[in-house]
Amino acid sequence: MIDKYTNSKMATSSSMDLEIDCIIKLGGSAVTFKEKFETPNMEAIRQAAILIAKIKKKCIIVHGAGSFGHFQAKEYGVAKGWNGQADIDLVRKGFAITRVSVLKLNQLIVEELVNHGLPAVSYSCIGSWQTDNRKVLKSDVDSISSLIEAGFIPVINGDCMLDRSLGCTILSGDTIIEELAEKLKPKRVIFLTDVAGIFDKSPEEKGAILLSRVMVSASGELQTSIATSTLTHDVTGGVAKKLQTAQAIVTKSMGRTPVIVCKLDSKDAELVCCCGNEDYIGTLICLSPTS
Ligand code: ATP
Ligand code: IP8
Repeated sequence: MIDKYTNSKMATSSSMDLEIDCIIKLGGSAVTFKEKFETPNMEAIRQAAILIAKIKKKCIIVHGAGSFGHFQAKEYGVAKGWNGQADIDLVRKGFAITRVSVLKLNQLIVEELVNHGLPAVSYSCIGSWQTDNRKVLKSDVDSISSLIEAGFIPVINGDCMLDRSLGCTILSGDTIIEELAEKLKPKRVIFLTDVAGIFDKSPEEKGAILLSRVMVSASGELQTSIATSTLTHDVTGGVAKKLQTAQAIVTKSMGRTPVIVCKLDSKDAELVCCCGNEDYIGTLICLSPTS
């Protein structure tokens, strides 16, 4: 059977044979004004929908929380978990409030994609994934694969999670992508943010240089020194966490899944997402050729 949306034969086999072209993270820094409480960047969300509508291959969209979720998670200590906390009820309340917030953003994103004619459906990890000390213990990639096989575009949010050791925690969209990349082996992973890529130091610092390539050794070490800064209310580690995720994806796939970081609102995002073009402004994180 031919799929009207992708123009390809509908997949009927296992997750591994799905041939996912790309997993895209819509960074919270790009789709929200991250420092302004619960403020979406509707123009950026619209740009994202236009971009995704041009991708005629199978893809998965993951989004971060930005100004939805991080503030509440920070205030109630949700990422630290309730185990060992004096007031478990308070953390539980924070967990619920954080979810309400991040799902508001998820709804805005999914709605915009659907308004652009895309078969986008919301998927949350909360019910079927579990972590242990913030590491993924159990995931449910098969449900996501089934949605893709049925012709949908899953839109997955960074989430609140039950954690075996901590009681609960925050599962970053970046960690969700690491798990999906390992199981589904996409051709590439793309992080779309509010800046042009990875810089040698915070892009807000004078003289910061955009790194077009960052190499990872086979044993998983970054071969470039990169200084980063993180907003105080970011509970999942900011761009340093993104670099760790990229390192893990590149190493675990033995270089077969490269990671690209570029600006959402740019022509470069289109080149990378739609064509896998190499002539873009951004950062390619890949396996060192000497590995
Ligand atoms: P979220 O986790 O909310 O989804 P995100 O995935 O968009 O957010 P962030 O964790 O906010 O990403 O990281 C992107 C931010 O990191 C940018 O806004 C940038 O200013 C900042 N940053 C700090 N240091 C660097 C660096 N060396 N290179 C690139 N960006 C950096
Ligand atoms: O912004 C965080 O996901 P991230 C999710 O991708 C919540 O790190 C709920 C704060």
